[in-house]
Amino acid sequence: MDRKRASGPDAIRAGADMATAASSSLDALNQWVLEVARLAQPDRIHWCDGSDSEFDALTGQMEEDGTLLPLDAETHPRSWLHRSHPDDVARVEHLTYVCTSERDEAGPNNHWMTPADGHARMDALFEGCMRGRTLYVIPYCMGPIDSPLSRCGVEITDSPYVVANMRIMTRMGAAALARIEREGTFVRGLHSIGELDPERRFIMHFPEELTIKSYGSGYGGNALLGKKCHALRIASHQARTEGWLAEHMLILGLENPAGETHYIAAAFPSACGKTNLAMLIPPEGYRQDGWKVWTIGDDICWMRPGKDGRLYAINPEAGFFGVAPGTSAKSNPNALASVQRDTIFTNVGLTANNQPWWEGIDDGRSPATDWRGEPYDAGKRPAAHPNSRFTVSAAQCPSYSPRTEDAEGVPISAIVFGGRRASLVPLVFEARDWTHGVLVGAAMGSETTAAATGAVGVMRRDPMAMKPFCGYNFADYFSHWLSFDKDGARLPKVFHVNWFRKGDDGKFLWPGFGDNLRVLEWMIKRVEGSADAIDTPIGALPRPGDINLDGVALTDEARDKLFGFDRDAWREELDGIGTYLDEYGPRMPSALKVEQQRIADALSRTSA
Ligand code: OXD
Ligand code: MN
Repeated sequence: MDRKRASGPDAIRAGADMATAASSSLDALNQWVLEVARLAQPDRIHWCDGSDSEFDALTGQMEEDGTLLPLDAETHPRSWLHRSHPDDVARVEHLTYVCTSERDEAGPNNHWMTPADGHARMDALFEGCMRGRTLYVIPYCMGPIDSPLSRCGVEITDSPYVVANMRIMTRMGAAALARIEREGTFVRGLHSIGELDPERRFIMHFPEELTIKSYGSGYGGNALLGKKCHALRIASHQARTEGWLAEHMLILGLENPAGETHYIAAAFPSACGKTNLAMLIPPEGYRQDGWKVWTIGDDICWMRPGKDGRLYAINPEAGFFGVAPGTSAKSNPNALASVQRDTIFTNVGLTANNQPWWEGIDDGRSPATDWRGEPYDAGKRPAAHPNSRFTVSAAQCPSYSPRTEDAEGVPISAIVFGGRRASLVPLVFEARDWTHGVLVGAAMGSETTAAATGAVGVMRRDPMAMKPFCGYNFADYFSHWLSFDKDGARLPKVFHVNWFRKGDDGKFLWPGFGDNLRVLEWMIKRVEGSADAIDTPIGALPRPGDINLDGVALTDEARDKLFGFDRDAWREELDGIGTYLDEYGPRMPSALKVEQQRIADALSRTSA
């Protein structure tokens, strides 16, 4: 059954023929492709099989029409630069909607429209939008193809750049289609770059119908629908109804000198170092002793309780869509090694030799051309856009863990929450139990970054780093988190970290990067019961002596701020958290309010 290369009307006839013979799930898929084709009127329909030859043909075609610029073939074989439209360089939270029958289902944390209004608005945009273009049908699987935790989707798009990225980021093609046929269910994602006009751009989610419609943007998080739209917004809704968690978290394995590996899942907002932490290289002394970090995922984690009561996690993605600026041989040698071949770069600068370049790469080379294709002029703009990216297969990472392919996932020992907090929040603390841990996640705050349009550096509440990604009411989401604490559960310990605390001079107090391993070591020792801490109202804090600081020079100010807490400032923070929880009204679970009050009361007492 050759579904490829069919032209518009032919493809519709071929689709109709196929539909008679196909199983009911493929029937539904064909039906949907035909409906979209009638609406969007593409010249051609191409069913993606995910093969190498298909990828070669697509990248060849994009080289010809200038969508992709080949990089220096000696230093960066089979790698390209894509320059996006200058108005289309980040996620657009103000244009991202969750369309549910009841407004309260989407919650105050989402922009909302009724499904009928959402469809009407989107279908008007899609009408005739693929004339002269090819409609690509991308069957994909989020997660290992044979894992019970994985879920499938199909994205329809008119962007070959999206197809090429989805091939790297997901398990795409024939095997996914076979699973869809077997399972009979899939998430529908409809995407068109439209006119790339910010005035005609929307990203809409219909969780009750497992459907996404995205128009007018070719940027990653808006256009690679398997990523934020499916694996977080729609999956969080699926997870709620099916009893699991879809989270904005990296997953790493921490191997100790005895050869035992603990798995850690960590939530940080976009562009706050998830990729760096997931690929961490331990400090020299640790490496000599046999410590090693294994990378499972850098952005998304799906977790569910196993038979033994522990939470088991998979990375639903197959690649990294990482932030380029700041990636260097010092900050993330594994990421740098990963992107030396078979990589698509988006909006980075170029050297005179056609090699990719970004601010902070620190390798002695210099840029000749900026991300807009103009001669580099430091006074005008940075060479690389602050949200420029690399798309690369996870398997190219030197620290890639073979356990990434485990159908059952990996058991999680610790969950970490963290934000960018210049003040108040110490280096690390441990929640006293699951309910406190859920509050710590719910109260997370962070300064905004360039990953989304809008002001950078503004402190906002970003619960569990899911503010832009939770597909339903945060109050219900917190209740869902709390529901995992039941008989027989052996839940991970929960921690909060802050790598971004600053001193009075405005400089970071903690060296970060590889040295973050010292903090991970303390966490794992807490899990095993072999490290000490002091109990305080905000949680259990290590004393400087509880964490191995050999070789780290900290000033007195750094020790005080990283390992202490300011009772008055925290009292204010708890008030702020209380006000924030109240924004959700009566749907907010009372257990979290009680927990907030317990900590506020403890802070008001004179001694810890
Ligand atoms: C991302 C993001 O691309 O969070 O991962 O914006
Ligand atoms: Mn992310």
